[in-house]
Amino acid sequence: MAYDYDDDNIFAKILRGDIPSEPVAETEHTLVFRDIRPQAPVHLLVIPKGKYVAYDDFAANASAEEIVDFHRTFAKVCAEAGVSPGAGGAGFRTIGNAGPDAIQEVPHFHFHILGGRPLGPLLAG
Ligand code: DGP
Repeated sequence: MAYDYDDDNIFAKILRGDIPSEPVAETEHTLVFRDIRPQAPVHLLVIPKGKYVAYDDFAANASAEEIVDFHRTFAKVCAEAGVSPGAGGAGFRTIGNAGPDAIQEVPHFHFHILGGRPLGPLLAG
């Protein structure tokens, strides 16, 4: 894996407390907060506290404890936000952008959780 992590990215600053966020969940290894430019009534960002650039970096290099914590927290906030079909919600979409073709804006791994309205087809263009 050949990723370089930029310590000055905006989510690193949020994790350091240098800039504020609207957290909805926090564990030892994971933070969940609201996206600053919501694209749906529910738009959460789930990030590991460790320095991983994209999902493949996280999946290849994070510890088992970090990986389990991240995914369990993901499931918990989907249920709490009311979007999990397994908990009576109408559904959600997960997006994990990586690199320029996906127009990844913030180079700290994050999953978007979008829901609360019909989300349309998978890709716009
Ligand atoms: P991506 O393109 O997948 O890297 O999306 C990055 C998302 O991060 C984008 O939807 C907007 C959001 N974002 C950018 N800066 C901030 C910030 O300072 N605070 C919060 N809460 N979200 C941010």
